Amino acid sequence: MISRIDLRGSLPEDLRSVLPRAELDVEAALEKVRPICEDVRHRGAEAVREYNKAFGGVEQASTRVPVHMIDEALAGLDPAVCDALEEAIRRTRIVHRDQRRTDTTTQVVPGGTVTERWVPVGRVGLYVPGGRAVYPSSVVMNVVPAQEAGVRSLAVTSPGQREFGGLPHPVILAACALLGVDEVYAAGGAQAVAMFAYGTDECPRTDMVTGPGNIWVAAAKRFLKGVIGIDSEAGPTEIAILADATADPVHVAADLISQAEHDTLAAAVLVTDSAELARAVEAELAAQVARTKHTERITEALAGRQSGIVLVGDLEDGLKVVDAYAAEHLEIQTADARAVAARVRNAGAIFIGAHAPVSLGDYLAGSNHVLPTGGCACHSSGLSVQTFLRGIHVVEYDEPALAEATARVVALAEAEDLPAHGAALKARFDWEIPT
Ligand code: HSO
Ligand code: ZN
Repeated sequence: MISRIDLRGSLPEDLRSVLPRAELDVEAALEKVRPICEDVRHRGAEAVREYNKAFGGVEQASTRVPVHMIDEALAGLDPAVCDALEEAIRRTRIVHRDQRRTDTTTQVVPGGTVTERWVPVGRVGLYVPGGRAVYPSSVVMNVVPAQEAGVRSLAVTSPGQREFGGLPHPVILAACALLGVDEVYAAGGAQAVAMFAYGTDECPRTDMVTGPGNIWVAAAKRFLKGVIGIDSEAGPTEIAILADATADPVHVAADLISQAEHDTLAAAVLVTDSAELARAVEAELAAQVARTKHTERITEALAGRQSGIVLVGDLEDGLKVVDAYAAEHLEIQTADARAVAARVRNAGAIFIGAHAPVSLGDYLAGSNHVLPTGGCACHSSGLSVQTFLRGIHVVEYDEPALAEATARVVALAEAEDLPAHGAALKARFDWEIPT
């Protein structure tokens, strides 16, 4: 059911083009998203509620979730889930706390300094998917880095569900309560992103929106980028595993299936130099997929053109393949996995060895699970404290330091035919270039 790509022998020049990956046509979705965003811009919450009704079938008096409903959701939370969420929050928080940055001041010349001051974004909107994908863990992964960055105003939105009276799933509300977030909206899709970007009579505008979503959310982020800050346009989940003959096919198959479980478009890619492992994993996939709950969805994901087993001549070539693929999640299941992992350049997150499956990272490793997909790991990182910070350069020069710089500023300004730039310095020295 999973296809094979045989790259033993030599690797093609344009490696990316032969690797399995689905095209996500965000551009096509843009056409549909544009009028929705414009409508929310002009009609505010009324339009958001209308689209929630049209696309989600929910009737709502307000998009804002009453605070007592958030508290009630926590009171009704299963104790085992509550315990797991609390521990996930604790581990995620300690990792992200260590990402906090301190201001640095550089003395450039005597009397001249540049300070880099890290300032959190003022107000952030966090998108949490709903519907088939109900991910309270994503609430943790979005909220914790924003809080640790020092974001003062935080709003969460998640699609309202018909079976919960138009409110987001109660476990999502409970996760918000555990994190101390009391500003929650029941809105999803493009209209929720537009709500954050333009603001409505029920939700003040935000400076930034983060969090994964479906293609409509991705398209709305692309359309509204500039009006609002965004993280990345998260696409379907991907797992790549670089494995050699020492890997356990039972684990490899289980891990591929774990991410294929998300979506029929999810990608599961095994890169191996062992034909024997490839065969064993194929057999394991068949056995395990039949036993799992979401057999149909997983079968479609594994059979899709975005998934496959890539056979390579050796691990050197395997490293080239995984770098070209730039997976959202990359597991290394080889002898001396740590040394192999150290050589990887492109991945959203790397999981080393037999005891660090991606599912651990999805929930409880302490790492973030909002990661770059679709090959974006070659230029972007996952969500972190840094996502919510801006580095502001603060420049301070005294008079002698400015005098010393003037001749060079004037020379560069003249070279760019911008003499007024130089004049701004000369004016401070009675139009004489100080020597
Ligand atoms: N693997 C997903 C995150 C997730 N998994 C949430 C389970 N729940 C994207 O990294
Ligand atoms: Zn997952």
